[in-house]
Amino acid sequence: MPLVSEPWLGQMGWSVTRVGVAGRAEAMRFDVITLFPAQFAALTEEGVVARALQRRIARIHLRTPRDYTSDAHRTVDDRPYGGGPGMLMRYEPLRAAIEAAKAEAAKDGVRSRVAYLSPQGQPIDQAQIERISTAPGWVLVAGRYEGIDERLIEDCIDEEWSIGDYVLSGGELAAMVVMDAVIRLLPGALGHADSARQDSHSSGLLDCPHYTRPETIGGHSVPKVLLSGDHQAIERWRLQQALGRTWQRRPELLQARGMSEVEQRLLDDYLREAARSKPGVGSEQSE
Ligand code: 9WO
Repeated sequence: MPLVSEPWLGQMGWSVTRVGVAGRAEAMRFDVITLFPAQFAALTEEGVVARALQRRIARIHLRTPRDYTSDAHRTVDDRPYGGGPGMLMRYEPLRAAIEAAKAEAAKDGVRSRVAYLSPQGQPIDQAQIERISTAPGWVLVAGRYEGIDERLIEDCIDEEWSIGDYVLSGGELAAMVVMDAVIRLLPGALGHADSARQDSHSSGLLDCPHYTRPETIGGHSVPKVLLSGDHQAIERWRLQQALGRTWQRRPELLQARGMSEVEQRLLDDYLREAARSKPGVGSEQSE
């Protein structure tokens, strides 16, 4: 059974469908409204998300507002009132597509909320990703052109999300970013049980440095502690590196998170060592 059905072959648009259960009552469900369903192959064809779909841990349904137009040209865009360059997405096909997605999710017992991806949205950090991952399903609206009619936001959109302070050419990549970050958290999506919990950011810290073979590359050796076999010392070193790098690169994250006394001492030692070995380098915070 193909994971992706071609939009022009189905009546209701695209469907990338995995049905079933894996550690939760139902597979988590995403319904995406997009003019460019083919872009989602980046997510559905290979990698962690593709495997999670195959394992029926999550499902992604794609549908295009073009299938909900009533004119011969299947028009999805229109000119903005007040003039100016560019076009907006028409209210009616978008609303019809959103409602069809919600109705289909409801038939599967999933009450989905609707999120619009836009630079005006609430910032999505790892804590938000974790919250999003606890809902049974979401309808994600990926806009194009200069955006959507404001009344659609008032009438149909429950949440507006931003993945960062930059403008893309459409909401599709942002929707993929959110789905990727969410789906890899779902139980069974990653091979090893604990790897999502150990992620950078789930701890509120940046990740520590990593090393693999060979032991020496161009005079750079692997930190000795990692070869010691002393697991407690290794864990302490990794936490210390994470604290040090977070202090240097993203002090506002450390500020928001706070530190235990043990962590404060590990950071102090890290900064003392950094000042000793590379005076004027690395011991300064950025900015
Ligand atoms: C395009 C444009 C062109 C000329 C003048 C002003 C303009 N504004 C935009 C614009 O914001 N287009 C958006 C494209 C409309 C909504 C979907 N698009 C989008 C979503 N771009 N960037 C995002 C996005 C989503 C989530 N997080 C970060 C960015």
